[in-house]
Amino acid sequence: MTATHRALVVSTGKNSAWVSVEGESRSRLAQLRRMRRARFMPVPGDVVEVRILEDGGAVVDHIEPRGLTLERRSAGGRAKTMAANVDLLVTVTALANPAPRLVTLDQLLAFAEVESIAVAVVFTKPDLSDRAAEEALVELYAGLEYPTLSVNPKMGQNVNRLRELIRGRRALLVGNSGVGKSTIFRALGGDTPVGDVSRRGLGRQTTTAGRLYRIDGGFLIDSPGINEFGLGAIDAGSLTQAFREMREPALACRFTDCTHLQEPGCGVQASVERELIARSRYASYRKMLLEPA
Ligand SMILES: Nc1nc2c(ncn2[C@@H]2O[C@H](COP(=O)(O)OP(=O)(O)OP(=O)(O)O)[C@@H](O)[C@H]2O)c(=O)[nH]1
Ligand SMILES: [Mg+2]
Ligand SMILES: [Zn+2]
Repeated sequence: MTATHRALVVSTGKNSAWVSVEGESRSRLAQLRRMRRARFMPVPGDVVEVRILEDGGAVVDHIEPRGLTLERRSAGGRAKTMAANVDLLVTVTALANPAPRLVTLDQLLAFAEVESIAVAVVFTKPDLSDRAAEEALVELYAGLEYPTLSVNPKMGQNVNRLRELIRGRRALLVGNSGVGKSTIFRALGGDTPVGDVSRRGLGRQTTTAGRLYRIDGGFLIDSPGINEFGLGAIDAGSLTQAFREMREPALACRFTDCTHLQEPGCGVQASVERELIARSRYASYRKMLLEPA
């Protein structure tokens, strides 16, 4: 006798996956069913069917169709799916150490706009940054009406507000390496192995594989750091829509197909000049249009 259960994928290895079976408190290690035609590669967030064998072993038989997936580009340029069925992106950006990379943040926000998925902006390491710089960034993104929090898990700062924000959602922590994603994951109760020592030789632990934690009726996934988050080639019109604060100024452009790069009579460039659109956001827009990643 074997029984089939629905489960959530917690993390994956080469031929196996840790899965969290509905109603069970501890996750189980399950083998992946061997497939003649490859492409049976579950990722954290996948809903799978698991067969529990008489001897206590478990086999992942089937992956349910996925909702939104997120892909990261590996060093070799290959796309790798990092999470499935996510409905909230929690972008994580350090205020210092490493210095904020706003292009990555803006890429993630634009991705969320294009995919119509909810997104939150989390800044970390406020203790290492000066207050004015922190306030300017929080003000910028909160002003765009993104839920924005400065979080310091060591001091317990805003950890509960973050927990509230992700309640009942299927959330993914995403951002550059070393910004504090795993620290947040642990502060919210997730259990992540202290990762491999970073190859960059700084002696710090870097996450090499995604990991899921069931929380408050949803889940939270910790992911390896990304470098850049490309949307791929995108036309100026669609990209403009993905930058909230550019939508209205763009209506004033002289040309309906304005790219806002150098055209005369451009409402977006005028708004940048008048500091109604932040220079950093406009720079991200230009980079995404001119150098699609
Ligand atoms: N001072 C300070 N240090 C922090 C804070 N949050 C995280 N750190 C430290 O930053 C370093 C990196 O944190 P991690 O949580 O491993 O970062 P990560 O985003 O998971 O990194 P990757 O797994 O490489 O993507 C660790 O040494 C943390 O202790 C913070 O709010 N303040
Ligand atoms: Mg990590
Ligand atoms: Zn324009």
